[in-house]
Amino acid sequence: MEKDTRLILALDVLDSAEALRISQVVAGHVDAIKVGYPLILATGLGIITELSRYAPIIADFKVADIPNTNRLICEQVFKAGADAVIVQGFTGHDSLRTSVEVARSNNKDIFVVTEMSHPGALDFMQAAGEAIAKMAADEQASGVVAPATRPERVRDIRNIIGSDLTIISPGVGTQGGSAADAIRAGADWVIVGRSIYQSDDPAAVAAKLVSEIKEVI
Ligand code: BMP
Repeated sequence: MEKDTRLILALDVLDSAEALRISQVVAGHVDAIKVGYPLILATGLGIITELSRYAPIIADFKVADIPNTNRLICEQVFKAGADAVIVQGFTGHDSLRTSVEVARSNNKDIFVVTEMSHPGALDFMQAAGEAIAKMAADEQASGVVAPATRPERVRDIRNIIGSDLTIISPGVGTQGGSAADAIRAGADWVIVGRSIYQSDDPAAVAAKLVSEIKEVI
């Protein structure tokens, strides 16, 4: 994934024609497109292949299973053309290790969720977030997912993982986080969905976010 615009589009629309239209107009402003259950359940796994002509695809399945099932899932998703898969970290080191092995043998990436961006993440996830970040570094994942809604946590997680792993950070815009704050705190990319794809002019919103990011790097 090229570190150029530092913006990732979260494409949680449910219609393939809309997904393709938005991807086409936003492609020049993003380094990757993140797709997950909403779009893939609505349209099929083949949407990954279709969208991969616009940008690298991050498949956000938040995979959270035993090692063998994680392996089977990651193999299918990479086979469909994804460049990266997002997995949960709370399932522990063996599940993560297996996912990283599959990614490495396909020359692809794994991103590990640490602490999520929504308020409920404080109930259980925050307590485990730092240990998960350390595990992601130990297991040599490509990077982690950390909350733009809490830039101070992005900073904590950056301090734990050092500079070898990347941070992709959702929660900008609709969830209240700021792209500039997340990047300043140590995120490599911000992930933005609704603020872009629900807008009347997705390309303009994406371009504005990229210029906000460029001001702080
Ligand atoms: P939006 O910008 O519309 O809030 O979308 C954020 C995207 O990032 C969604 O796809 C959501 O599932 C994902 N996400 C998140 O918001 N917080 C996390 O902690 C992890 C995520 O994957």
